[in-house]
Amino acid sequence: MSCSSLAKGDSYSGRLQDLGQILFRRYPKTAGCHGRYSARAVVRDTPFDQNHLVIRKRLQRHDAPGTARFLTFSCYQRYPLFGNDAIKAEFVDRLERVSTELAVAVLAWVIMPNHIHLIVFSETTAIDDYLHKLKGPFSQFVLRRWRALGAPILHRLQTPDGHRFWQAGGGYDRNVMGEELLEKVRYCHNNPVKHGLADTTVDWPWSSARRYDERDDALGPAIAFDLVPRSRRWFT
Ligand code: NI
Repeated sequence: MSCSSLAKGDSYSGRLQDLGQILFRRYPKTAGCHGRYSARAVVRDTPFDQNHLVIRKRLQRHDAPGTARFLTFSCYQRYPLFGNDAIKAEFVDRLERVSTELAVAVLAWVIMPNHIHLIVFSETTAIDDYLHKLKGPFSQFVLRRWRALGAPILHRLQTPDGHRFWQAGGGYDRNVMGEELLEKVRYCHNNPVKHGLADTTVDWPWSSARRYDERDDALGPAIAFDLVPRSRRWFT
């Protein structure tokens, strides 16, 4: 899907320029680097503090500050647990709140009926911690509601350890920079179109597409477009 299907295609592509520029300006050495960036190199530049070793361990496993993270996580057994709009709205609220609390910038997101794509950026917060605080309390909240309502879906979510909302495991998860980042932003916004849920990206309210299109009816967290001045030359 191209930008032309958006009401304001120019502003959409302007937003993508901003995003690329944010990461390029701050981390010029890593811009354009695809795939996993060496966490060791980043850690060497990190001021030493008492959490140093903890941070270092985490970084070596997952995090690479200066790159955005493209995250995908799914509902248990790929059941469409986000079918209900009230549940989508609850997740969007928490996405906004938790991201603000933990100083995680949200660059793009989309809620699909049975999975979520999310692109985030943080200089300070370990993504594992962020995901834990985003996914855990949300699923507990929803399962509690379903138990109170005696929702039939609970039978399918039953495991020996109790009810599950999320599929176990990390899911798809990679660092993205430069053009690949822009490609993933488009991928997120285009997901509902690809799956026949909406005619155009902005017809699906449950993504950041409307923020990129500067629409008043956009839901969810503000996108950190203005961290750096915009460049017309970044993405042409
Ligand atoms: Ni998808």
